[in-house]
Amino acid sequence: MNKNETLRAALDSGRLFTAMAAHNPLAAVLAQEAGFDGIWGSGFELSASYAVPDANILSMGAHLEMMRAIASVVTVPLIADIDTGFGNAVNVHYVVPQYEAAGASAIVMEDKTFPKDTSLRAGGRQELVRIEEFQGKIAAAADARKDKRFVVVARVEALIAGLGQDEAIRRGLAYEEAGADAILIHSKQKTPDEILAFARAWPGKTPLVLVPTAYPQLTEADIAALGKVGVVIYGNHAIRAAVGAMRKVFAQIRAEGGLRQVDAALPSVAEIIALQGDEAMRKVEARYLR
Ligand code: SPV
Ligand code: MG
Repeated sequence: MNKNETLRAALDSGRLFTAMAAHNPLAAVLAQEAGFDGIWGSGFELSASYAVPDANILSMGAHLEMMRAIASVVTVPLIADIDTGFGNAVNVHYVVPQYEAAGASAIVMEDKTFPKDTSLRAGGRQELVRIEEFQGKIAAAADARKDKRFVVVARVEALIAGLGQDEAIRRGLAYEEAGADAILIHSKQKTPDEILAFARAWPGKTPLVLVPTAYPQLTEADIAALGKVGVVIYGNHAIRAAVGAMRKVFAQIRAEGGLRQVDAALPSVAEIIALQGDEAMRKVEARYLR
């Protein structure tokens, strides 16, 4: 099965597909190694790795090139976060084939205005586009893909914007009607209640996608038991793990004035060389260097 078929088959099977965020190819390789079913090509993580806000400060090109680099080093499907689609439905029509050509197996597009503000920040600007406008963007994404197995996920930000359950359900159903293969419903409430209420009330046929960053109490077993969720995305745990690990090691080296204590606790240089794909390069070397 190719990557698109793998993701489609998982969605059709009803089994929960797990995707871990990555901000670079190395993080994606580590996520695959850990056993996640796929990679989340997170805009938040990539923005953080450039130390800029997740508010369309980075160009589409920067994100697209990172997706290409990630897709080229993993065998699991990549779900690309295309924010609001970098413009209107016309832009989306041009953007989606580029993500497909870069090796993504899915895009997630959110129904906010461009430029967006990040969803989980307290007090962020959360303005939504008209339902009809976003239906046009979803239809453009679905029609523009070359492989019909490429997955188009519509992301509903009504709960993030504080517009309530009825508006969230209305939008989810409208996007399903426009051709979305799955509906990502996002919440920044610190308990899962809001998401559980949405999932239980969801009358649509398409599977849901959850991002349980704000409500980490909800486990994969809880999510699977809802029977309506196809994908769980761990939205920012690669960058947070990296930040925590770097801070700790940097502080230790400063405090101890050197590497003597810290070195043994770190992955070896040989491990990093292996992660760089050294084995494959040595085979090429042996065959062609004369
Ligand atoms: C991302 O990871 O870029 C997301 C998820 O879109 S969130 O940051 O929770 O909005
Ligand atoms: Mg994002």
